[in-house]
Amino acid sequence: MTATCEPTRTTRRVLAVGLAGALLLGLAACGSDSDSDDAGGSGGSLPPGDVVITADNIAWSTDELQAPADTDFTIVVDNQDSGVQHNLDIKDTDFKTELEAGVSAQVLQINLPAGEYDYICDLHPNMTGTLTVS
Ligand SMILES: [Cu+2]
Repeated sequence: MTATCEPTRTTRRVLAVGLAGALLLGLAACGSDSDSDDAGGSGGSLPPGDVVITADNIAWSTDELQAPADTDFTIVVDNQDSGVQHNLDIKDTDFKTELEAGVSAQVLQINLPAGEYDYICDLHPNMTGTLTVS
């Protein structure tokens, strides 16, 4: 009994080491695969812009935005509320996006003199914030 068991254990150990090595090689290959996936995926999900503000659950992700004065600057409005319309309206300026139902993303290009501007979603009076241009 003892004599037949020992070779079996040895064989299993060799198999286990071989499997571990194969797994490590597999993990390394997976790692490089997911790296290239990330590079492609993150670029395609949202249009390019200088800053992103997200609408989620009828609320902005931030009530403070900042932009450089007298410079073209793009704000990506990321509406995550499926079937709910939002827009970004920078009050007392001509800059605003059209109301659009989510899930969607819009780009607002602004160019403003220094100052503080209130922004709001025209449909949701609670969705407010301050854009500081300096
Ligand atoms: Cu809204």
